[in-house]
Amino acid sequence: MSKKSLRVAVCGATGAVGREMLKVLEQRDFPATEVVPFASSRSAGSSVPFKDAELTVRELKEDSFQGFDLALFSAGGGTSLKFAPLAAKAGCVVVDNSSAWRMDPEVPLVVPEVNPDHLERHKGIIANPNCSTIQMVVALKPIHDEAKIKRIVVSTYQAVSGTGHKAIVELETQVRRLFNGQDVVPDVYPYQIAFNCLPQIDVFLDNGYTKEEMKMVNETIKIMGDDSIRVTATTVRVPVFYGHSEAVNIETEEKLTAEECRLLLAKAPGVTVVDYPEKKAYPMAVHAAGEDDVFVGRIREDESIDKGLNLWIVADNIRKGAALNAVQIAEELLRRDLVRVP
Ligand code: 25A
Ligand code: L14
Repeated sequence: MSKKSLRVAVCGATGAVGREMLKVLEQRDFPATEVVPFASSRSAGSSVPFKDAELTVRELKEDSFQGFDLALFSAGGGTSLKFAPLAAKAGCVVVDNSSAWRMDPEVPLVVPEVNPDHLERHKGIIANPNCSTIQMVVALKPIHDEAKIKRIVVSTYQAVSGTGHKAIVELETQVRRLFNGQDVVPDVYPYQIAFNCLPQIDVFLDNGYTKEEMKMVNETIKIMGDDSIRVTATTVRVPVFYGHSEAVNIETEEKLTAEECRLLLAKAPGVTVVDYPEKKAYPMAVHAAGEDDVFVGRIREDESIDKGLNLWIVADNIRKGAALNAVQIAEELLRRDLVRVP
């Protein structure tokens, strides 16, 4: 590291993801000389825990970035669109967790286990991918390198924490009310989420897919750097607090047996294979919550085609899906001496 000081801004620090970012920075002993939490005016003056202290939250303003080297953003797309360019202009490198910049051709979209080289061409803003995309590509990249993936069909089972703190409260409240014989009034989600599954995440697009589904399609291709891969997705909200699960079917160019796939993934960075059907051992959201790795199990050959596999992929959506991946990007930027706006 060439710098003596490293000042880090966490923007959106009061949210579900922002709080986890502070926790991950602390747990990984990130070499910041100072960490400052920012949020909207609603939260200014409140405090968030970091190490042994409570940090006072500041309002994020146009001139907030002076003197900062790095900013981790998770404050929604609108905030990122407005503030990330201002940060970069002030010489502060941005790692942005919103969907705002991900498909901008000038902005690298990075999962450190998959495409760390993409960081080399950053111009001040780096995008953190969608949570469902991150866990899928961590598991699929080693398979793609070995057997070349032609097509991916994925269905997701996504936790409410992805939507933020309000959605966590909504699921808790609905469960409690239903147990007491009271009716529920949906607020964050369009329908009751307790004891239900909603085949809608984010808004609908003109092609009949949701934005979340198209994020999985487009981001996977950008991160893997291969537009020959065909991807189709169905994304579903389920009444789980933490941890996204995914049923993934792939078709490959080369034959890969289930056992070969298991061995390959067992040595892949960021992956833990949990696949012992005889012991009823497979990845589950309640086990993945709070963990850093992407868990893969139920690895089976797809018997309906020559060269295909089915996998079950689970990860903590707030950690690997958001906060941890963002901090890992920051660590990789430091390692490559890229914490500077070219
Ligand atoms: O990209 P998109 O599609 O636009 O969506 C991005 C949003 O989706 C969430 C995340 O929300 C993000 O903001 N998300 C979840 N997973 C994601 C993922 N993998 C993901 N996004 C991308 N990838 P969130 O709830 O985690 O964070 C919201 C934060 O943004 C702050 N904010 C909003 N407008 C802002 C702004 N900050 C600066 N400037 C603005 N104009 C927002 O701050 C929040 O920090 P706030 O002041 O509105 O805080 C709201 C109040 O909510 C309470 N609270 C929140 N979390 C907790 C909590 N209380 C206790 N515990 C909590 N965990 C507090 O009272 C807080 O003050
Ligand atoms: O990162 O679960 O684009 O509601 C925004 C909303 C991730 C998930 C993103 C959700 C998402 C999310």
